[in-house]
Amino acid sequence: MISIVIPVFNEAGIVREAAEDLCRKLDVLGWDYELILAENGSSDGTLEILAELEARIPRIRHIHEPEPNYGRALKRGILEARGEQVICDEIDLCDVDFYQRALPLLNEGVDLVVGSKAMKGANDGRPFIRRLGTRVITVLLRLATGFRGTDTHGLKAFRRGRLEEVARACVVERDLFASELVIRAQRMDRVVREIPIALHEKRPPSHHLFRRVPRVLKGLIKLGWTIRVRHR
Ligand SMILES: Nc1nc2c(ncn2[C@@H]2O[C@H](COP(=O)(O)OP(=O)(O)OP(=O)(O)O)[C@@H](O)[C@H]2O)c(=O)[nH]1
Ligand SMILES: [Mg+2]
Repeated sequence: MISIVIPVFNEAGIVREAAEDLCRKLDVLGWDYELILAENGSSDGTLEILAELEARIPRIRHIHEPEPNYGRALKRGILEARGEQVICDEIDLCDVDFYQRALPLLNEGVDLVVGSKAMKGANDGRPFIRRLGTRVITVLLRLATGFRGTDTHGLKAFRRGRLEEVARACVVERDLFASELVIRAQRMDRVVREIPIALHEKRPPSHHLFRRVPRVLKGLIKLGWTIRVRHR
């Protein structure tokens, strides 16, 4: 079975259609899967929609916590996944093309496939300022943690048996958990491979870019300190 984990926050506008559409596509492919929608902190009726989806579509499960926290939601979704292979996606992307390119690599022995928005061959349709943000974060992560690669956020596929321990070892939540997962996988000698993705968001992000900056910096300092100074 394959588990698809998608963090969800204030997505009442698109979550029903996106989840239904994704299930339809995976049903057509004949996949055995579960779709875990890991929500926290929504205040726009998202939770009610998730409960309705879960009641109606047996493949869908949802997780809820009161405080908005992207990394925490993702981590919980990963740790609750039951599939041998796990895919992490975003509700406005639902990129089945990535799933289909990543899974064969897992079967060939790669532990973690990262969908990169920044490597050669990628097509990033986001506004300039957010593409720049991705570059800046990657450089800071390289300096702070020794990360090797072009992108850490967003689409991922991995073998649960190889990444569960890595996920448990992560110390940051919020925005940087997704980055820490990739960095720790490298540090714990997992086989990590980047593949280019095409990215065209259906709506602007829910958290404003500039409001995320202090949180990201705090996470970077904590992560750098933990890895470089405490050698954990
Ligand atoms: N549970 C949870 N999900 C979140 C939160 N913030 C964003 N998400 C979800 O994470 C996914 C990506 O969020 P976006 O708002 O598109 O942000 P983004 O800047 O494109 O995200 P990144 O690619 O991760 O930098 C979507 O499925 C959101 O619903 C949060 O605080 N809690
Ligand atoms: Mg987005």
